[in-house]
Amino acid sequence: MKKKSALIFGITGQDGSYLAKFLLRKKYIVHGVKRRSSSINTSRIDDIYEEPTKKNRSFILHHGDVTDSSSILHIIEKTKPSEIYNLAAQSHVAVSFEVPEYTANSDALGTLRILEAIKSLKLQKKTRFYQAGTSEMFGRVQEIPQNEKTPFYPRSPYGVAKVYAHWITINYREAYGLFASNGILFNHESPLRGETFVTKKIVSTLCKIKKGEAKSLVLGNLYAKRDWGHARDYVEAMWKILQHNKPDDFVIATGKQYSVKYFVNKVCKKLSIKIRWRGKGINEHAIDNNGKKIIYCSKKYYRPTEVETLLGNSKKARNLLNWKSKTNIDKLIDDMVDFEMEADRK
Ligand code: NAP
Ligand code: F7E
Repeated sequence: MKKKSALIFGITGQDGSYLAKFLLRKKYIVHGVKRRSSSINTSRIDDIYEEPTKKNRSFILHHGDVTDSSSILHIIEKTKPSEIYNLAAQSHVAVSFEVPEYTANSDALGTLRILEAIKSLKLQKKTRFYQAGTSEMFGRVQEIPQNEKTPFYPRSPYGVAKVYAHWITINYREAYGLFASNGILFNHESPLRGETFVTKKIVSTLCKIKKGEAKSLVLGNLYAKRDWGHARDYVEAMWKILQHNKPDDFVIATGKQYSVKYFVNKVCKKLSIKIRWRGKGINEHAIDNNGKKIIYCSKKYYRPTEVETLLGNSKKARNLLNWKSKTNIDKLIDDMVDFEMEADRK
């Protein structure tokens, strides 16, 4: 039987890496699109890299960029995959306030460019499309918890760009019959999470403090609440969304939410770092056993408009896809902390 093939935009990112490995285990031929960069940016996928000279490769990288229609068209034409996963994005919410136009170009128009390529290459019948939507589209939440019917109210250029991507995916499904589905994924983390997202920043800095390699952790809003899952579980949901008998949109979440401060406390406990919280608002800080201020807040990490609370209801995914999150917050933290401490030992 001919092997299934998948094309992943955003292969070098956290989810790209987990998804590629998941699909390779399922015996797919996996194509990945990476941007050219001046220094090597493939650390998350180095363990599955195959030399271009190798015959019958299962993992093949292509240079491309979702802001460049010609590369998208060329790669899709060459690979004609059974499934396309669009994970490529300027994915940092705070950064999107600094580069709003670029964020719109990659996150909103990037999606349109891929859909348009599928359509113009007449691959509607062959190729299924997954769009990496986000709970950031709910932003200033209109109901709690959020499900597929909850109205969007994005609070950042990132969230707004993703709302465009969501609706253009639905439009191409309805107008041209594409098998095009949206995952609306709540925050998902892992040892491979980018260093500047809050969970990874907390884990890596507190591990450094534990080892005497850093003095303090500086954060923004300690009271933002997130529904945090594990990326490993969430890439399985992406795949299940494309195996469903019809294209549709699904919320993917754990159904539990915790504050940034709760996450800090949990990581401190895991690392046996004893802290006591003092002060209020921007002056809130934590001291260690010796009375040293090891955690404090800075305005630098606050956003012009914040998403205060996110909590997902993924009942539809549970009922139709038989998907549910397998990793609770304790297991997620164990995985992230163990990796950080182990990486250092190695
Ligand atoms: P990530 O680690 O930031 O990875 C983003 C990927 O997109 C990287 O491979 C990046 O390449 C690539 N990329 C960025 N701009 C590009 C461009 N112009 N052309 C081609 N590739 C480009 O993000 P992630 O956490 O894996 O998330 C994957 C997707 O899910 C993103 O679309 C994100 O917005 C969305 N999402 C994430 C979460 C979450 O909690 N993780 C939740 C909901 C939705 P470089 O390595 O070269 O930068
Ligand atoms: O922030 C607060 C911050 O940057 C979480 C992306 O993957 O998930 C991610 O977006 C919360 C926010 O993730 C710091 O204000 C406090 O309320 O880890 P984050 P995010 O903004 O939720 C969604 C679903 C995506 O789609 C995105 O692509 O933590 N916070 N102090 C901080 N955040 C950061 N980054 N750094 C701090 O020092």
